[in-house]
Amino acid sequence: MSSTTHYRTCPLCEATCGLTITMADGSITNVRGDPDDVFSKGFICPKATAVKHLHNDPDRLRSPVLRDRSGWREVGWDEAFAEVDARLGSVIESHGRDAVAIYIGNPSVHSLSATVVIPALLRALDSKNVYTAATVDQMPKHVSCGLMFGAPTLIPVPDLDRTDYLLMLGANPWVSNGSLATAPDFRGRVEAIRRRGGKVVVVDPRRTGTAAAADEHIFIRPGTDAFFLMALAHTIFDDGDMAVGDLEPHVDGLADVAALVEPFSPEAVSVRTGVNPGVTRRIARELAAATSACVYDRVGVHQQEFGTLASWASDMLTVVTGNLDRPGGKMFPYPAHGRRDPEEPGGRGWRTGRFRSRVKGYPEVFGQLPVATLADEIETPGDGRVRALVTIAGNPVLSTPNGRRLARALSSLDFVVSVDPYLNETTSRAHVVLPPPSILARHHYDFAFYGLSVRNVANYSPPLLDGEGPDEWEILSRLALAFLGQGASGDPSVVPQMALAYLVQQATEPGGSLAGGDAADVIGELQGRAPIEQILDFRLRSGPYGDLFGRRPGGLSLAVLEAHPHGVDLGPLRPRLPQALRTASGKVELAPQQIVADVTRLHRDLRRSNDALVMIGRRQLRSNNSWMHNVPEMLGGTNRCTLLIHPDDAHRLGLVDGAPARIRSRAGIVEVPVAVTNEMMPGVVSLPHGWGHDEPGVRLSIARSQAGKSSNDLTDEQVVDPLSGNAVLNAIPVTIEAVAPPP
Ligand SMILES: Nc1nc2c(c(=O)[nH]1)N[C@H]1C(S)=C(S)[C@@H](COP(=O)(O)OP(=O)(O)OC[C@H]3O[C@@H](n4cnc5c(=O)[nH]c(N)nc54)[C@H](O)[C@@H]3O)O[C@H]1N2
Ligand SMILES: Nc1nc2c(c(=O)[nH]1)N[C@H]1C(S)=C(S)[C@@H](COP(=O)(O)OP(=O)(O)OC[C@H]3O[C@@H](n4cnc5c(=O)[nH]c(N)nc54)[C@H](O)[C@@H]3O)O[C@H]1N2
Ligand code: SF4
Ligand SMILES: [Mo]
Repeated sequence: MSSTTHYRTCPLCEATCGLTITMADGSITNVRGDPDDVFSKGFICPKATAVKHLHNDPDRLRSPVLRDRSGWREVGWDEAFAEVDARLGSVIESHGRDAVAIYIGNPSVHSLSATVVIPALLRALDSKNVYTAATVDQMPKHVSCGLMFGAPTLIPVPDLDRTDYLLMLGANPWVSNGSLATAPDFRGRVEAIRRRGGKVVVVDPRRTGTAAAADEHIFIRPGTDAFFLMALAHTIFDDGDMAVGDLEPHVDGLADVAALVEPFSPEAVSVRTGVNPGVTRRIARELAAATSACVYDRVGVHQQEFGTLASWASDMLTVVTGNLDRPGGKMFPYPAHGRRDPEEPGGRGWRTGRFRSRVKGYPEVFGQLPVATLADEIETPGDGRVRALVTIAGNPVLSTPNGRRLARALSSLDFVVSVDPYLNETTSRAHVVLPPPSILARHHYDFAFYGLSVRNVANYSPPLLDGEGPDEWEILSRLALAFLGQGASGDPSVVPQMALAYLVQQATEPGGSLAGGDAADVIGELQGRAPIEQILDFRLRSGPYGDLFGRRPGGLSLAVLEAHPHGVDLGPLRPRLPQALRTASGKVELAPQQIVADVTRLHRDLRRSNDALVMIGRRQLRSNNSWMHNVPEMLGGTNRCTLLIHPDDAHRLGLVDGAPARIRSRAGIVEVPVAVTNEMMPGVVSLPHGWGHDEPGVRLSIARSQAGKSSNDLTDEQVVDPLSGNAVLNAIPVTIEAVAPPP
């Protein structure tokens, strides 16, 4: 038996760890951390070994399946696409393009194929009804950064390796391994802050592993982080500690911010936040005094009614303490595949609301509508009603608010097609499912996460196996051809070819990185590779470190990455302002008009009485949203679908550890066992999301054995953060009662 060793970036979360995979006779024999990986240096988490199971999982679809009256049957690719073509075509013909909705889920961001082809796919679909997992996740960050810096993808990340002070809100990297801050061994990097004499403070309604390991943990009432952050800024202005530093000439709106934060004193907000005003003042002074500091806000803070304000306030604090764009503060990554910064800052700026959703009138954000309103668009009669749905790498029945209602709505559609390797709670309601090949049969390069990385690195993984079927880019390209009415049987490579031609044209125009170059010559130089490799190669070569097609010998290209299977380290983050700014003014807009207007809503909310009992979510170490519970190693232990509750609340409600409780919200009812623990803040309960696998039709045999219940049967689709359309998944008002034991 001949054994081979391969190096690959793990695609299962944002940390981009290097894996060493050994194979013999086409089977995986071992998966471990790659000690030579330039970024992760051997670190992996328990999920990494799931790569092996995911590859071998008998429930994973290997060929398309089609559902008719007699149930599911396997079909060939041509038959599957003929069905898609005919049925989507008929919906578009009878009801127009807006009648086809698309939902794109989280793993698409980890798929090179999907990131490369999806923009073209969306142009081909040309429907208003575009939904993604971003509106149950980080959309508030895109909005606040779009407004402040001029581009929704210009997101500053904490410079973890150099900071002296880390204030973390709504993040639990001990479990999640970090998000909107790509940092393999996030935990080790945070522990190093303390070792070098810095301080780590965690703000969370639950004493998580991350909170327990910090210098200080502050309990906060869920959904009130914007108040707390405003009070920190209030204190900094009040004390006269505001100090923007060298960036000051490039910042607009400081005086407006001083006025905005005025009403939010630590005392004024303390009833809502539950944070002692003395603690708030002390943290503000520590932030102001720290040699360098980062305010890092993540998903717990974004999935709230004031998500965008909280996201903005966090970056605003970074600016007013002089910590934006400098080592140890929050900085903008400069990825190898990105565009080079121009000489001068400024651009067209960024806005939302170019169109509105039909039923609720929500503004478009980043080309999307809030997934919380997808069921409205399916159920509400009238022109433009959604009649068909395409899902790609998503499971909105378990991952979006009031998933129960969405499930019912899906069953009423004329046609649903899913690109997904499993028949889960969403895809089992489809008519056709098109499975992508195994993770190991794909090209991998993290377009999304190297743009959010705490160090500039680049790493490419070639496929280890021959495809089990078409690659994911081919599947998505054939869908694009179906959307265009060109017949899904056409040559899929025309789609990436068009995308490449567009990129090359932009780069060869005046001001582009290859200005004056000949587009045909450039495309000619890229030949001989798979279409998505050509796009990656082009972006690397024309990017900030690229060889510029001979103009900068020794620069990066795909060939260079291929020669470095452990990755290429491009160094620590470096300042990029003001050149990177894309606002119309060419400055950091600290007080954008939409934010200013929304602060009025926040101010009004100061008087709201605190709901008696509220629910938050919980991520689990050996889990990945809804889709890895079919891996045996992921089940059991602490990965259980239980409701965490403080002993005082349990006592008051007559709940006993381990016994079932009935939880009710406006949206629904769920019964799960209770786990009594003083890691919860009194008045707050926690239920993990992504469970609820016991529905008929779901083909996840292992997940079904420990199905759990879906927390999104309780979350409410009627409330969103108005600026971003993001769902509110934390601070859900609930009532809880003991379930009487059976007689
Ligand atoms: N209550 C509550 N709800 C939440 C959250 C929360 O904190 N609380 N978190 C939210 C967040 S942050 C997110 S990102 C969403 C996630 O929401 P979704 O993206 O809708 O759901 P996932 O559970 O990630 O499901 C991913 C799907 O992709 C499939 N898949 C896996 N790999 C691939 C691939 O390579 N290609 C394709 N085509 N398919 C693939 C899986 O089989 C699965 O069906 O959940 C959100 N929902
Ligand atoms: N093992 C594992 N890793 C994952 C995932 C997974 O499911 N499992 N999911 C991946 C995905 S899609 C994402 S987006 C990232 C997310 O990564 P993180 O942003 O680190 O998310 P969580 O681990 O959910 O941590 C959110 C924290 O916010 C707290 N919280 C809830 N409500 C509030 C609030 O109102 N205010 C404050 N201050 N805190 C609050 C919760 O108690 C929790 O500790 O993780 C990714 N990594
Ligand atoms: S931390 Fe994320 S990238 Fe690293 S091994 Fe675990 S799942 Fe993979
Ligand atoms: Mo996410």
